[in-house]
Order: sequence, then structure tokens, then C-alpha cells
Amino acid sequence: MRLLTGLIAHGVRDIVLSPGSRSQALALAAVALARSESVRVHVRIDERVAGFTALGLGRGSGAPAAVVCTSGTAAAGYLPAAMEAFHAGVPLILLTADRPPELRGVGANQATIQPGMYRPWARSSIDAPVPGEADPALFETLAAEAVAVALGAPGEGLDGVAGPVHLNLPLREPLSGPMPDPLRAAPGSAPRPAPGAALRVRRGPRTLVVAGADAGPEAERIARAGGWPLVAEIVSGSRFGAHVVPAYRERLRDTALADRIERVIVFGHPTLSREVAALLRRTDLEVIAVRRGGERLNLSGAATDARAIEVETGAESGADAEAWLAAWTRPDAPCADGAGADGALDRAALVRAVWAATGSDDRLVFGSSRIVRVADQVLPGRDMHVHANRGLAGIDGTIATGIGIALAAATGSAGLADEDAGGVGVTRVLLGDLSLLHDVGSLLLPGDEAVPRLQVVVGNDGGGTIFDGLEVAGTAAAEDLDRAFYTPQSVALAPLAAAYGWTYARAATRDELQRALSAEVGGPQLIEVPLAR
Ligand SMILES: Cc1ncc(C[n+]2csc(CCOP(=O)(O)OP(=O)(O)O)c2C)c(N)n1
Ligand SMILES: [Mg+2]
Repeated sequence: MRLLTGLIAHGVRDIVLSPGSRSQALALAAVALARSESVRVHVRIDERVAGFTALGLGRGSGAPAAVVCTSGTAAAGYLPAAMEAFHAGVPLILLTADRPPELRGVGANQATIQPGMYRPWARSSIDAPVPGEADPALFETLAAEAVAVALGAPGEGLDGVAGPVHLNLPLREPLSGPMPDPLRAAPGSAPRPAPGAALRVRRGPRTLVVAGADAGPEAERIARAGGWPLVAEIVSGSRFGAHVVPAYRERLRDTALADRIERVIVFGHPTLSREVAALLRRTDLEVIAVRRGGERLNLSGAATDARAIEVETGAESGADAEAWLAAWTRPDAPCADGAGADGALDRAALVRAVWAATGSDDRLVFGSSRIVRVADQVLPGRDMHVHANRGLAGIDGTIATGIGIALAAATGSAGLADEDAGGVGVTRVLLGDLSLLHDVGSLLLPGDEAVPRLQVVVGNDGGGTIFDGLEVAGTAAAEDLDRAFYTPQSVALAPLAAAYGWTYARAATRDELQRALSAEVGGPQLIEVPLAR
């Protein structure tokens, strides 16, 4: 109880619960606190879904959400979200109920090895004392530390980077008793992590700014301050403004241009093109990487690790600097618009329609796989809220992450990561069919909770068509490739949506898609867009 009220006092706004008996005291306290509006509670039966929902809440709000589960395999369900949170630098607090020490390692029911089970991804791992055996004030201290470390306070050697924190909570019978009523906590705001010291850079060298996942508007600001071209991935949140390099993959393949780069300043985590990966491996140029996630970016083996960048003032940009910027940013030949004569949709037309439908109050969440790559190649610059789980680029948990982001949008930001978060718009999740089916458990939303304003848009090409591009496709038997990689599916999505109480629309043409995207969004909607393999 003191633990939960402590978390709330230090800025936790959301608790995602999964049912279980060992964690009952925490669950009942959380629900009572939600009734008094001290915190919001979301209940998800699948801990993997709960973990990604909390990840989305942390992404969307900048404040850590807490997850609560029982002992045993339940706790293992949090692992994928914990790994993603570590690599993407998203705050998250994992609360796992456990058996007391005397029931560990002796074959007791539903008891496993929980202390430290999220190492090496957890930024701190604490095995708490059994309540009653320690000063209750200790739990408030643990709560304060958990929030601070999740937001990037010094943990296990990763100062300044947000990530997951694990509190393992041994509990002894009786597992709960009557709750004081009403149970309240005074919500506080999360501590603002101290900004890391900025690295001062000169304007001189021919510089390219690269913005990978979660780079945010800072990359665009620095590109402008330095007068440098900006290669911004579609998931960066910095693909806007006059410095954006159009069709950047082609430009980077132009060796006459790329060989002249003297310095690269990278924000976030670039993952979408082999051209950027090759650039970052080069040892004939200087790489400065501004870290976002728990692991530093150092593909060349000689990159400088920075927390922030400051561009030295003075030194007016000369003709050389202007020519350098112009060489990269000259407009590209316009691309084909991607819809056939009959208005049938391909991936380019799909991503263009979703991009155009997304306004400044909305959020766009990209799944992994093919569609995000097409989006990266064809979409123009535009300042908007984009998200994607590119920490590890899993296809898992995409819908749950989107739901977390939508729920965070519904209460506005905690004022940390997303200061200009805007009003409550629509959150759109754009993903492939296997990614949808992988996370189908996320469609289950309790009827008594606030419904997120959410559109899940699925490009359905009957399986994992990203694998059609595997090199081995040249030699392996087509039927083996289909069976082991494409994994064909023909799940009927309309009755699936109906079974979970979601609105469903099928959009096979541009007009139908336009209509579906602009429909009034009250609750969750599934929009299926059939795509040719
Ligand atoms: C958890 C996880 N398992 C497996 C993969 C490997 N993987 C990458 S893309 C993909 C297929 C995705 O298919 P779909 O969502 O239909 O997208 P498409 O390529 O067809 O557009 C898989 C299985 C992964 N990234 N993450
Ligand atoms: Mg597919």
C-alpha cells in the first residue's frame, strides 16, 4: 500500500494489473486508489499484453506506468516489454508478487527464481523485504527510487537514460485484509531527470544529422542550428522542416555525395535502412551518437557517446555550407502516387492515406515489418506524433503499445517527454496481418474501462511478405519458404473484430479507406486493407 501510494506521489499515473492471488493486496489497493481517482487502473489478463500496454503508456506520457502481476510464469510475460523498454529508453516499473524467502527453492507451488529475473535489462532490480518485517517507510523510499531510476537517475551504470525497473515483492499469508475506505493518495509529478551535459560541436565540418527512432524534434532543431541536412527516419518524430533530405536512401548511395561527409550526428536509434547502417559503420568520418536507449550506438567502434548536443554559435555559414545543405535537400522527382487506375491500394497509397489523415492531435504507431519501410521511403516531412517499438523491432505487442499510447493521450501528457502533446486525438496503429494476429489478445478490453480512441489499420497480405525479399528465396523451394516464413493465414478479421466488440471496416480502395479513416472514433476500430502479396 505504502508502495503504491509512494509511486503515485512520485508521478505514476497508471497501473496495469493482471489477475492473480499472490498479488491480491496490490490489486485491491490499486482498484481502491483508482476509485478515489488517485491513479488510473487498466486490467489485462495477459501479462505480455499488460507489459506492452504499460510500455505504450510510458511512451505516450513520459511518466512510468506500473504493472502488477502474480508469481511464476506470469512475471515472465513482462520480459518482451522490459527488453523493448530498455533498448528504446522508455520508463516502466515492474511489480512482481513472489513467495516469501522460506517458500523459495523448496518446490512450493507457483514459485520460481524471480529476484533479478529481468537482468540485464532492468536498470535496477530490488528484492523487497516482506511487509511487516521492515519499516513501512522503506516502501515509500523504494517507490521514490523506482520512479527516479526508471526516468534515468543513476541506476546500474546508465545515468540519464530511462528504462525498466524491477521490484520483486515477497508476500506472506494472509495475502490481504480489509482495505481502509476511502483509500487515497496525493498524486505528485514525476521528477524531471537532470539533462545530461551537452556536447558542444563546431559548425565547420561537412555534417549530416541522422534521426532514428525516438529522436524527437531535437534532431530537427540541431540540424537547423547547424545549417545541416537531416536524414530523418519516418519513426523519428523529426521528419519535418526544410532540412529534411528527401529519398535519403538514394542520396546515401550516391558516393560522390556520401564520400564527402566528414561528420555524422545521430539522434535516437536508426534501424530502417542498410544505407544508414553502412554510414554509421564508416571509420573515415566522425560519429557522435546522442543516446536514447540503454545501449549505446557505436557501429564503427569509434563513435562518441553524448547525452545532448549544443551547436557553437558564431562562424556564419558560408557558401560552402549552403551548397552542402542544398546538395542534400534539393527536391526529388515526385514518386508515383501508389493507387492503381481502379483506385485499388498498394502499400504506398495506404501509408500516404494514413499519414495524411493524421493531424497534430493524433498519434501514429507503426508496427514492424514491411509497411514501416515503405512509409520511410515514400512519406514527405510532417511534424506529428509518431511511435514505433524500434528498440528491438519485434512484431509483438504492437496493438497493446498503441492502446497504451491512446490511453496516455486521453489524459494528456505528464509533462515529461511530450511537452506539446496536444489534445485527445485519434491514435492509429498501422501494422501487418501477422503482427495483428500475434497480438490478438490485445483486442480484449474490459467493458468497464474508458475506451481508447483507436484505429488499428491492418495491411493484410495473407502472411509475412517481408520474407519474400530474403536472399534464400533465390535457392530454397517456394513451398518451404511459404511454410516456414510467409506462414499463410486466412483468418476472418470481421468476425474476429465482432467477437471482441470492435467496430470493423474493410477498405479495398482509396475512397473506402478515406471514409474509414475519417469515421467518428468513439471506441476501438479495426480497418482491414487487403494488399496484394
Ligand atoms: C516477436 C517477433 N517474432 C518474429 C519476428 C520476425 N518477423 C519480422 S517481420 C515478420 C512478419 C510480419 O508479417 P506481417 O505483420 O504480416 O507484415 P508484412 O511483412 O506482411 O507486411 C516476422 C515474423 C519479429 N520481428 N518479432
Ligand atoms: Mg503481412
